[in-house]
Amino acid sequence: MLRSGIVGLAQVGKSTLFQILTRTHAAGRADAHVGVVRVPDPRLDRLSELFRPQKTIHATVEYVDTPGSIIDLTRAGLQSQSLRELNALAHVVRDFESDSIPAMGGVNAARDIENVELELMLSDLAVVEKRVERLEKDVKKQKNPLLEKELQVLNVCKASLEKQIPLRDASLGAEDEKVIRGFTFLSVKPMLYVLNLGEKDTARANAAEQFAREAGLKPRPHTAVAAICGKVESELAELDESEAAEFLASYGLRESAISRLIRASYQLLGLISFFTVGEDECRAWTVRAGTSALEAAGEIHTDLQRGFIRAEVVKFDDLIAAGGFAEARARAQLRLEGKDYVVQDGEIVHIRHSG
Ligand SMILES: Nc1nc2c(ncn2[C@@H]2O[C@H](COP(=O)(O)OP(=O)(O)OP(=O)(O)O)[C@@H](O)[C@H]2O)c(=O)[nH]1
Ligand SMILES: [Mg+2]
Repeated sequence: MLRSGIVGLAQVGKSTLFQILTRTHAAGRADAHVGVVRVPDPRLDRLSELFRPQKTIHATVEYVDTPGSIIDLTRAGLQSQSLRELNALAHVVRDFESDSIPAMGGVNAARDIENVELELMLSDLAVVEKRVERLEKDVKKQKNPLLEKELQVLNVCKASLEKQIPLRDASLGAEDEKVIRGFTFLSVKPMLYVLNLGEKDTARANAAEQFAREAGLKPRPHTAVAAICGKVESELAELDESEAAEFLASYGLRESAISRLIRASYQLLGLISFFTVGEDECRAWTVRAGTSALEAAGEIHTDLQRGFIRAEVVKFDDLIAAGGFAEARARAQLRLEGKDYVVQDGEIVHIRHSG
């Protein structure tokens, strides 16, 4: 299961966000810190309307609430281990005024982002320096191409960190990433910045866009920005559907920002969805971009992988426009693909198999 950590400075709205996620999008039991959350997907909703299955199963992501300030966590040995196991971070950044919750030096989202980023990088740098020191001794003693490669990659990381460039930004190649995977660095993790806006800012639908541009976060790799208003969203989470629509409209909003946030953190993990459909079940499956048809079959069931003959594939838009498989086939939009075919986001896949 893919885990995204909700991190940030103290009292910025992390637990509020966690509760909203696990209350309104829950897809399983949540304990105090970990919750499985459904990834909203309008395409899956549309497929379910078409096929009217008994069950609709969404993709899921796990969220972990972390207590207090991430700066304290990275400095405390044990907790930092659980940070290292996360696949991505959602950094909640306070951008709301409140007299009851003091903000040292005033509310300043860009400053907070910088401070947290710096802390993640310092933590990584300490790990890198220690290992580099060790490796330099070892490569002098014996010739070992693997260790030399590791040393070379770590020196690239070191240079990047010393220039205060997080590793997710360091444009390491796939090979280099493999070499450093075991270190579970913090600044290499995909990062979703979540601006927690004040109530009066809810109508600023483009707040995330604008902030990302101003703070220079926009074109960065493995980085995304979302804006929510924790206070409004947590009131929203208490309402039924029609009340919620009315409530959103009263703030000049159409869709809960939370759906967008979940989708953004899913995409950030480098994941795509393909779908299987039928009368019993319509389901979104989660795979990494670049997954082959054979691997996709294995995701569904090992039997399908073992007996794999062909994958029948149709694009989402084509299937919807055709209104069903028969018509899509008549229009020649149903393709037969072999085991090496790379499955694309949003495709409906049917595995033909033997046995
Ligand atoms: N005005 C306002 N208050 C908020 C908002 N989001 C959270 N709060 C308040 O901020 C306080 C802290 O919220 P939490 O969600 O507990 O924050 P946290 O980051 O989990 O706090 P720690 O885990 O103690 O670091 C609570 O009193 C919330 O009601 C918001 O969008 N607007
Ligand atoms: Mg908390």
